[in-house]
Amino acid sequence: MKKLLTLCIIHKDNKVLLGFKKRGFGEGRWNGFGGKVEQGETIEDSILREIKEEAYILPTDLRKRAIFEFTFEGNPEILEVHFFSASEFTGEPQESEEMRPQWFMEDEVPFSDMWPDDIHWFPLFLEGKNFKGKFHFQDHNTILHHTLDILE
Ligand code: 8OG
Repeated sequence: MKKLLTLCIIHKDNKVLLGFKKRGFGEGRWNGFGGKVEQGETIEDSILREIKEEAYILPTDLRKRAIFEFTFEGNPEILEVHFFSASEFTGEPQESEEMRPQWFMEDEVPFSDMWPDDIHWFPLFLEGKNFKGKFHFQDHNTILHHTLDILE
């Protein structure tokens, strides 16, 4: 059983734009913008819709960067998250019901308040690499095992 999701981080001038998740899955953590791909929607339509809903901006140079598979012990569901980056966008990031956007310097990313896999792949993301990652969690705070591969 697979569930398709999207995620996008804006990366510009040594800074990243993250949002503080105010509710739902990952509540209380900083993350990129994104969510579930809805029926009848393409992955790219979905990410554009989610960023608009969550931060009121429209990325104009969206780039596919990674595919993640997240699984949780005792749950057969695979979360397949399509991860994108962008550096250009129109509009001004604004707080929504779901997210509070904030810019962070690349070396001040708040990993202790993020999903625990992020610290593993963020360096690849910041270096401009494309990659693929699988993370198997015990619970929301603990990774049991993972793989991370750079795609050429
Ligand atoms: O629609 P909802 O907000 O529930 O979607 C969840 C978002 O969280 C979606 O953008 C995908 C993202 N996400 C996970 N797991 C992880 C994770 O382990 N790390 C990061 N950085 N994002 C994740 O679902």
